[in-house]
Amino acid sequence: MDKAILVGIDLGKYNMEYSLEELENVASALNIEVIEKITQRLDKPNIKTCIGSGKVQELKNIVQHTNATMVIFDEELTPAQIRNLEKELDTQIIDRSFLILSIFAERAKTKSAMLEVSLAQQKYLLPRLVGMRSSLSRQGGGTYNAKGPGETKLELDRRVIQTTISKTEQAIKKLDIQRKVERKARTINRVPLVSLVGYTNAGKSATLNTLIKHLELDSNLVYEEDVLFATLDTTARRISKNGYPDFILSDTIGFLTRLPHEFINSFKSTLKEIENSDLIIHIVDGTSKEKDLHIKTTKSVLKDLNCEHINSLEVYTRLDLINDKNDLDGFWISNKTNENIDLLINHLYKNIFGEIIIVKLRLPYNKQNIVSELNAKTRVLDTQYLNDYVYLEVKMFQKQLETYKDYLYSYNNSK
Ligand SMILES: Nc1nc2c(ncn2[C@@H]2O[C@H](COP(=O)(O)OP(=O)(O)OP(=O)(O)O)[C@@H](O)[C@H]2O)c(=O)[nH]1
Ligand SMILES: [Mg+2]
Repeated sequence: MDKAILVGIDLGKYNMEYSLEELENVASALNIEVIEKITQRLDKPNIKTCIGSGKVQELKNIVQHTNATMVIFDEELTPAQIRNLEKELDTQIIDRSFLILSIFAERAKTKSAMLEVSLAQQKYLLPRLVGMRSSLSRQGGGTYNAKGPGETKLELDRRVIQTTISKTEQAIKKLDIQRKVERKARTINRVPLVSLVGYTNAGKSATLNTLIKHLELDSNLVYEEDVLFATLDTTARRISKNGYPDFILSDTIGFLTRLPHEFINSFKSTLKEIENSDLIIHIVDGTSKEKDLHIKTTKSVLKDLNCEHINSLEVYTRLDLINDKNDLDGFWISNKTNENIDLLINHLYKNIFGEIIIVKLRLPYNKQNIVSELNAKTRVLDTQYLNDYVYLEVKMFQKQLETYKDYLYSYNNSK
């Protein structure tokens, strides 16, 4: 197991304590044990070594007197800083971005996630080749970051990486086109898209699974786990409930504060789905002491993805773990006890499809297919076969009427 010393730099720009805590979580998810943390308050990072020379000596002392195998900086380091620090400390130097990208490399399972992680890693590595050459070539086989596109890392030739980058980009583009076709098919069928977004480990996948189970849908459950970045891809499920219109519910990657630029850029095609959402469900771990920061982080990533304007619903999970439920603000659910899940489902339909209305429709007999559809997707209160027409009294959502407006006979506003 690798043992690491974390270095936090307080530039007064973000909550350093919490940033370090996140970094430690990412490290432990990669099986790296954090044995020591040191911090320094700085106005700006030192050009040569990020931290000041006194701190470098302090760090050197710790490295020499512990069994640390690496030092992880909670800031993005320049190639020169990596080189200088390595020389000074004679150990492996890693920064926040590299660590985050490593966990993505380890978690990626699907083709598109693997391509996107690999692209992010290559883009990160390219400008750092000089600095990281010694560190990477020194690594033995067992080191965690030898995973993923590790073989290319060792080739470490700028041109090789550049060629790989353009190949990866092409492959991603191809998948992107495929996705666009699927998306277009959905637009034609007008099935609304709802996206689950939020901080990593908030309970997005669990919420999707709860809905699949609660509505007894014939779909596979998605992977949920109490680890960081359990989900690295977009998985969509069609939510089809008897008497209600269908919608697509899509689960995606979780966010972290200060995500590396390479990440956002490379994951754009996976995250692009969110841009087409009719509704965003922003899932928040209600028990986290940092939930405000998580909400802020998610909102800022959504802004980067041009999704600010999309209607969004904040949902707090883990209601089952709250003792005093009286003073809770916001909308809470439990994926363990299913508390408020029916309410969530109603909320979703109302947000996507509008208010419930009761209308009378008149259809010619040759439109039996639409009569069957109405029976499946709305709640038919009364059916009468008279003369040349079928008259149906139907309870449906406002937006569904769009599909059946040609058959509208009368409008009844009372519910
Ligand atoms: N007690 C309790 N646990 C929950 C609840 N919701 C989710 N969890 C658990 O929290 C852990 C994380 O849930 P996930 O659904 O995997 O979280 P996620 O948001 O998909 O996380 P990433 O995919 O890593 O971004 C899992 O172990 C869930 O079973 C809840 O309402 N109550
Ligand atoms: Mg998940």
